[in-house]
Amino acid sequence: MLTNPSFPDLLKAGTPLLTAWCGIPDPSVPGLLAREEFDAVVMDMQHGSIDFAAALRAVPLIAAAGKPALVRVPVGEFATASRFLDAGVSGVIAPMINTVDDARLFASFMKFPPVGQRSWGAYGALSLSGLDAADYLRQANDLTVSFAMVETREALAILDEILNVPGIDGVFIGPADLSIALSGGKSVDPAGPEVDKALDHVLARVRAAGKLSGIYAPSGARAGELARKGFNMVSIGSDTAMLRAGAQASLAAAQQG
Ligand code: 3PY
Ligand code: MG
Repeated sequence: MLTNPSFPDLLKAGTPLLTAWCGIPDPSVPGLLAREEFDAVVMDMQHGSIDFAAALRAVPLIAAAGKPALVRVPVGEFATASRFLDAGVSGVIAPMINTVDDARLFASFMKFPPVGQRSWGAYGALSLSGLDAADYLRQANDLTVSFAMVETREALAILDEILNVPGIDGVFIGPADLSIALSGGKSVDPAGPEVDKALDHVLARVRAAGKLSGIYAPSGARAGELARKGFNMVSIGSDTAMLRAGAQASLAAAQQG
């Protein structure tokens, strides 16, 4: 196992997992946030400025805190997903999965045969899991989670088909892009009523498929609402936002004193 209990077992345990969401380009940030009470840490390579080398160096730091590490790869970079699994992440989030072929391709890089075509070379994962090669090969497909992002009208329309792709463990909602799509490009309103209605539909379909659900929350308060709605994992964005909020609160306190 990369963590004990494994990340999929933690997700299925019933209590929604709250994760940090990191984009600052330094491995110490996810390493330090892993020491707070987050259940896992996500590094965002789609919109964050963290690069491959920094995110890779953060994986053992997060593991040293006993927490699962996840990465969101840039759009279409499924080979990068495999490289992070090799390094020992417990999950990968792939943005803009808008066709069944996108989902199949993503799954093929996430899972070893017979489910997919992940290539062998899991050296960091062997070290972090403590498993030998044979045990890792046998267990890896069930130890790691592939989240396909649903954040467009196209993806919503084929949600059941995406959920049915072997090797796709769940969907992860991008509420900002979804709000832009649902408003026809007129507004970005990730907590608005149109998004909320779509979320209820997504959660019902995910439960019917027996798969997992995750979502991004732009604030802690919204993360609480989404956890109560029943998502298995809610990511609280972001490290930069927390830094700004902390800085502003400290300055305000000092100025009042
Ligand atoms: C979205 O809200 O669209 C996301 O992808 C979260 O970063
Ligand atoms: Mg998005």
